[in-house]
Amino acid sequence: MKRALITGITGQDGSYLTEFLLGKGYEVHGVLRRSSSTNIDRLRHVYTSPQNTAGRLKLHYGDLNDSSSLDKILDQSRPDEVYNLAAQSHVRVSFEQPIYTVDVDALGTLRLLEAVRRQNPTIRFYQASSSEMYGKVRETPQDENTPFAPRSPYGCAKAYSYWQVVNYRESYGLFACNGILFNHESPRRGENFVTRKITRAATRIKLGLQDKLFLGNLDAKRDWGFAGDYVEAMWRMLQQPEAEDFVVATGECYSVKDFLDATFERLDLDWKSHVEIDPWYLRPAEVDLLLGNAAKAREKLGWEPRTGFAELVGMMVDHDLELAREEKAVQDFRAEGADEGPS
Ligand code: NAP
Ligand code: F7E
Repeated sequence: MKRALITGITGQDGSYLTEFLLGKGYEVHGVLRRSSSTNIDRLRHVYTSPQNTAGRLKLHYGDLNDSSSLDKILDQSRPDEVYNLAAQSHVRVSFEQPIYTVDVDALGTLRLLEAVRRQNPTIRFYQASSSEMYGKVRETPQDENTPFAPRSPYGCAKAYSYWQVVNYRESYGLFACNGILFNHESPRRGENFVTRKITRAATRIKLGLQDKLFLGNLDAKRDWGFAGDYVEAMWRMLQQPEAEDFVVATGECYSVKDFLDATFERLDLDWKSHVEIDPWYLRPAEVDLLLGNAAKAREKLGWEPRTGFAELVGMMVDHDLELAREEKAVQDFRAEGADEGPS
């Protein structure tokens, strides 16, 4: 049985990758950060799913900022493959916490690469690189040969990690790959990324739970795919005869306004009556347009996206509408109880 170690297992991609690898028969180990309230919501269902036969999912407390925990976890889990998905992944937050972001997203990768090199250099290593490295883009669409021009502490940290992965591959012969993934979303997306912020708010507006949605730059354009499709590309990269870097993208580009149109239209609403611009959500420097060319992944990995833009929006809206309905039902129940008074 193959063993995989996933950092960032509690995040959006970590949860989809866990399901995918369990489905392939792997034993899956994950790094869990200690917090005062449990943070395994995206994984809870996996514990009881048929995929988790014989308890093949195991979590270990650790942190990318703590080398000793990484050494210990590698020693305990003895993985064949390591997927480094852990990061402070929010671009605007990286302007508020640049040093912390670089510590986790840049030095954290180096700590893990060093731990792998020392413990077992035959481990196959996947690095969650990002289209954010293209920043102020030098060409469109972007592919594996497009130069980087990052525009945020997050983008700079990811570019550092990218080059360390290349460096460890070339210097020590590590089987280490960068997956340069363009934006990918899902019903499990964090609620402060723009797509999920929109689907959460629009569905709550539909049910009368809120009226306004405050956003920043509506003209930014992104290549949005579905996270569930993208984790398969990560795995495929590590099954290749040689370690290489790959762009993973849909090749289609939409603006934040387009995402608003698609979401609100699905709910028979007009976003212009509800959306207001709040400069708080603007960034000191913006990445205006990202559009990926995933031809190499298509050719060499046999990978292509299965979920289109409309389907992605639909899946997120349907999920969040259900959440809003549950919230409304609780609110109505409480209101009824209050009318009746204490029994
Ligand atoms: P996410 O939902 O924000 O998940 C991030 C994960 O990293 C969480 O499990 C988080 O743990 C963990 N983490 C944060 N700091 C850590 C630390 N110091 N030590 C250990 N774990 C830590 O991100 P995602 O969307 O799944 O993205 C996965 C990776 O791909 C990230 O590296 C991201 O930067 C990169 N990426 C994402 C996209 C995208 O569009 N989603 C595109 C390109 C690249 P907690 O749950 O405890 O916070
Ligand atoms: O912003 C604009 C914002 O935060 C998308 C991360 O997964 O993908 C993600 O980074 C666009 C930006 O994602 C709001 O200015 C407008 O232009 O959803 P986002 P991101 O910055 O593209 C890359 C590839 C990663 O690697 C990252 O980890 O939407 N925007 N108004 C807004 N964005 C947010 N968050 N909130 C707003 O209110």
